[in-house]
Amino acid sequence: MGNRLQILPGVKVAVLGLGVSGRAAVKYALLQGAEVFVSDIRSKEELTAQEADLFGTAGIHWETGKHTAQFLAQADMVIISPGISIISPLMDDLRFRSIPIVGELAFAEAAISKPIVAVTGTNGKTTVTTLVGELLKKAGKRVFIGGNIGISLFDYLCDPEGIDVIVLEVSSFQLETAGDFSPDIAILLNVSPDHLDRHGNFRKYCEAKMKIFSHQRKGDVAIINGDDPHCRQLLENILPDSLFFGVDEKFEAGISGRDVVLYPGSEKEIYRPGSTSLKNRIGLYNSAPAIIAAKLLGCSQSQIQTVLDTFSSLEHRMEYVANVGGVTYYNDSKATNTGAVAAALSQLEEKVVLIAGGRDKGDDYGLLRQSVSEHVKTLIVIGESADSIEEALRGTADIVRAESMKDAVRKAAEIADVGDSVLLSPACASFDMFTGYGQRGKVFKREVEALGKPG
Ligand code: UMA
Repeated sequence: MGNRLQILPGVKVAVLGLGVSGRAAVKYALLQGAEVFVSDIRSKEELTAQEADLFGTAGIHWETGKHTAQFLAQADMVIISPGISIISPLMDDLRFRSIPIVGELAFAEAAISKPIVAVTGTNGKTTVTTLVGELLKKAGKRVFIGGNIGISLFDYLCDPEGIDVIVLEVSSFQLETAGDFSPDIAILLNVSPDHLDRHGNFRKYCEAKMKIFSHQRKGDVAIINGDDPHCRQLLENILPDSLFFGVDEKFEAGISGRDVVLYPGSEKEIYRPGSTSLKNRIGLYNSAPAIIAAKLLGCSQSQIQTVLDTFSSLEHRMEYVANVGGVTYYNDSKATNTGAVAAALSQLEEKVVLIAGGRDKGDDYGLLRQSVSEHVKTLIVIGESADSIEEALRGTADIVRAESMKDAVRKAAEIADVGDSVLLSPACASFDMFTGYGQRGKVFKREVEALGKPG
């Protein structure tokens, strides 16, 4: 208990990177009475303009435009932003000086006594996190939903009153610096190659993902996709209280046709998602772990079924945009890895014009050869990775280049026939052309809406 990471009055805390997570860390550290040091790569001018509320705050020491061990080593701990790698000479220097390098999840164990549900996996995290949150709210619980979904856990720690359950989306980046984070319920949805540019290789990415289970204790629950070959391979060290979902009848939540079937006792419980975003195959794999978690936390069968019927799809995740001239447009801008693109294509029965490309993250686009040959009639490539994608997928579909999102959408509209779909599912990060996947998706939707209009 005594060794658990806490921010106590007078402790010196360095915050490395002042993004969503870093800003909330600063606020929490100040609230706890810590002395705060902030180091951000942006210039003094940028920080003055963009972080005016914090930049003027008394008692914060600043380092701008660079990160140095000299500045950071004044602190007792460094809270690192998830977007900054823990592998660098700077980090080695800090470790050599025995300064803990931690992220927001590392503070949960000492500060939180409420149940925590944590959701990880390569794809589907945001949907399942949101769904678990909605299910618990339906059962009357007051829920904090945060983590990689875009709201820092530090925001909860700043104002924890009136919350019954915490539901967190956790990324491989956050798990690398999670310390003794020990969720009561940990969900692993699936694992396929992603963020290899950051982790170095697939094995290291998997190791980061598995940290979600590494501090769980007896009585805590692990919920795991039993059909995912990588999840199965990684299972050796999982604690005994593991629950599985998938097609096997022996699993705790069986996926059978259009249903999720639970066997809580001698009677089986059948759930059939009615909402458009959950009733396809991927939706069933997202529903099953959420149902198990909801049941464990006291939701009734009828409460769960109501949410499964009304849950609406999230922006930028297989989001229906419009039907223009008999062609359906889907925005799947959040699909930044090949696994997500394959999952998106598997949901569409019609022929697809696929728009893909952006900033490369080290993914092997060749993994998409089979799904592209099966589903895609024309592939439109954009962004920095256009050459690599074209090379990896040559021969699977017609391949066309586009210079911008506007160009891509206009070309797609010309190529698609009545009954086809146009899908933006990039398999890449967005930062070569956009500020993030959100902006990329919004630009796509704007260009779809502009189809048929002059210009
Ligand atoms: N910065 C530096 N030095 C650097 C790099 C960046 O100082 O070398 C600074 C930037 O100037 C900026 C800040 O660090 O001020 C950005 O930090 P960040 O990239 O960690 O981003 P945050 O805004 O703190 O958001 C992070 C997560 N970002 C990443 O993991 C890249 C968010 O996930 C998360 O929602 C948020 O914390 C709250 O927990 C985003 C994401 O893309 C959505 N996640 C990846 C994904 O889903 O694939 C893992």
